[in-house]
Amino acid sequence: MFTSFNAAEKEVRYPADRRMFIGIKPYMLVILFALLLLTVGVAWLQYLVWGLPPEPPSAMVGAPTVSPSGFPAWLRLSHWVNFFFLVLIVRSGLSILADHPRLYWNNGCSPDSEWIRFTPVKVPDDRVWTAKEDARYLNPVAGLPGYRHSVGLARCWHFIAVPFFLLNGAIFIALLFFTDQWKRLVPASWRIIPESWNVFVHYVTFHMPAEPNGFYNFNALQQVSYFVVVFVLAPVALLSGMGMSPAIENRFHWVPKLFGNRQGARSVHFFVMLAFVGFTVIHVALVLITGFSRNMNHIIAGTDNAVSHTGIYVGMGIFFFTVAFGFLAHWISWQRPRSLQYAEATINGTLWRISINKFHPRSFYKQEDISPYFWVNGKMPGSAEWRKMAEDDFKEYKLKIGGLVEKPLELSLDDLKKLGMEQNITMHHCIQGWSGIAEWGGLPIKTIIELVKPHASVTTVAFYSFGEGLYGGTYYDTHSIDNCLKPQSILAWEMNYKPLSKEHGAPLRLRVENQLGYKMVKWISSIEFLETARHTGKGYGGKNEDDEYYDLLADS
Ligand SMILES: Nc1nc2c(c(=O)[nH]1)N[C@H]1C(S)=C(S)[C@@H](COP(=O)(O)O)O[C@H]1N2
Ligand SMILES: [Mo]
Repeated sequence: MFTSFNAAEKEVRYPADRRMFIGIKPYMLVILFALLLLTVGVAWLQYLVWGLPPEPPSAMVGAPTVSPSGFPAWLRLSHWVNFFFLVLIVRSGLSILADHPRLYWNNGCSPDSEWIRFTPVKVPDDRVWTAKEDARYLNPVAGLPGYRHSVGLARCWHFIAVPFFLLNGAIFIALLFFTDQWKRLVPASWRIIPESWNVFVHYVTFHMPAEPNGFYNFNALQQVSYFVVVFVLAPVALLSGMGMSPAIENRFHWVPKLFGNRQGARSVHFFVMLAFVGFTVIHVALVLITGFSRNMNHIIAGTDNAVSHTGIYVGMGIFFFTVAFGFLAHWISWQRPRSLQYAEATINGTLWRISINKFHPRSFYKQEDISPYFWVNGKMPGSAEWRKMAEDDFKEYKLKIGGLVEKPLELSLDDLKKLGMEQNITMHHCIQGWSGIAEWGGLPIKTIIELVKPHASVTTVAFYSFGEGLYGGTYYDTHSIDNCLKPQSILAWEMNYKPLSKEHGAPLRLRVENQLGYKMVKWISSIEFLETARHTGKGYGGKNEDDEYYDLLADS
C-alpha cells in the first residue's frame, strides 16, 4: 500500500478538522480587483467603446527577419523536463504552505496581520495557540505529500526538485543564446507592448486572434508571456525562495530585502507559484484550441505536421508519466522517507558546502526591529518535575552537563548567570514559514565548553528538553560542536530583556542562529557531549529529524 499510518500517525496526519477555507483581507481584495479592472476591465471598455483594436502583424514583433524556425531537440526536451519538475515543485510547495497557512508582509507574523489565510481558524487570544496546532491538512492529490504536518517530507521533494529545475533552466537559457532560438523569446522592439495589449483585448473579449503558427512565429502576447515566464518568473521564484532561508538572510541580507522582508519573500514566492500555474493553465488551453495535433508535433516531434497524432500520444505519455511519478512519490514519501531525507541532505548539503557556507554570517537587527508578536511552538512540558520547578521560578533548576567531558557539571540559573551573558537581536526562522525578531540573552555555549573540557573525540552536542515531541518521547536536538562555538550560539534565559516565559522555553532554551527554529531546543534539561548523534534517539540528530524527516544538518 501507499501509506501505512498507525493510529498515532493517523491522528497527526489526518485530523478530524480538514475544512478548506480561504480568507483574504479586504485591502488585498481591493488591490486584486483593481488589477483586474485595470486589465480585463479596460480591455472590455476599449472593445465596447472603440471596437476591437487592429490585429498586430503575426510576425515576431520587431524582428526584421524571422530566423529560428522549428524547435530543436534540446528545447523540446528541456520544455518537458521543466514541466515535470514544475509539477513536483508546486505540489510540494503547497504542502509546505499548509504547515503555516498564512501569508504576511510583516516579519513578526502577528495574528490577524496576514493578508491571506488558508485556514478557517482565527488565532485565539485567550489561550496559547502554537504554530504546530495552526498547521492544516492538505489533500494528497494537491500536495506532495499532503496530509498534515508533512513539511519535512515536502521540503525533501521541493529541494530535491529545485536543483534539477534550475539546472534545466540554466541549460535552456544557455542554449537559447548559443543558438538563435533566443529571438523567439526576447522582444526586439518596445512596440511589442502596445501590440501585446491589442492581442490581449482580443483574447479577453473572446475573439481569437489569427493563429500565427508557432513553428515560425508567436503572436506578440505569446512572446511576451514566454519571455516573462523564463526571464522574470523563474528568477523571482529563485530569489524569493532564497529570501526565506536563515543562512541566506544572515549572509545576503539584500535578498529578503528585495521583497521587504522574509514574509514578503514568502508572499511573492506564493504569487510566483500562482503565476506559473495560471500561465500553465492558459498555455495548455491555447495549445488545445489552436490546433492541438500541430502544436504538439511542434514541441514533441519538432515537425510542423498538422495531421499526425504522434505529438499528442507522446505528450499524453509524458503527462501520464508525471501522474504516475506522483503515485511513486507518494509511495516513497511514506515507505522510504529516510532515503528521501538522505537524498535531500546529500544534494543540498553538498551544494551549500561549496557555496553559501563559505560566507560569514552577520546579524542585522536592532532594537526597533523587535517583533510585537512571536509565535509559540511545541508541546509544553507536562512533567511534574518541570511544573514544580516552574511554580518556584526555577530556583531548584539544575542544568546537567555530561557525556564525554573531563568535568561534568550541574549548574543552577544563578550559576549560569554568573558565568557571563551575551545579548543578540536575531530573526527566528521556523521551518513552517513564520518568523519573528527578538532579543535573546544568555550564556555563550562556548563558555560551557571551556569549563567542562570535552574529549578530543567529541563532534556533537545534544540538548535534551523537559518537553516531548509531536508523537511523544523526549524532545532533543544536536549541533556540531563547531556550531556551538560560533558567536550567537547561546543558552538563553532572557527574551526581549525579560526573563524567558514558560511558553518560550523557561528556564533555559537554545539559540543557534543561522539554523531553523526546530534546532533551538526549549525547556532544556541537560546537555550531552557525544562522538556522534547516531546513538541518540533514532539517530538522525533530533526529535524532528527522527520523527518528521526534517532536514539533516549538512555538517553532521
Ligand atoms: N522542547 C521543544 N523545543 C522546541 C520545540 C518543541 O516542540 N519542543 N519546537 C521548536 C520549533 S519547531 C520552533 S519554531 C521553536 C519555537 O520557539 P518559540 O516557541 O519560542 O517561538 O522552538 C523549537 N524548540
Ligand atoms: Mo519550527
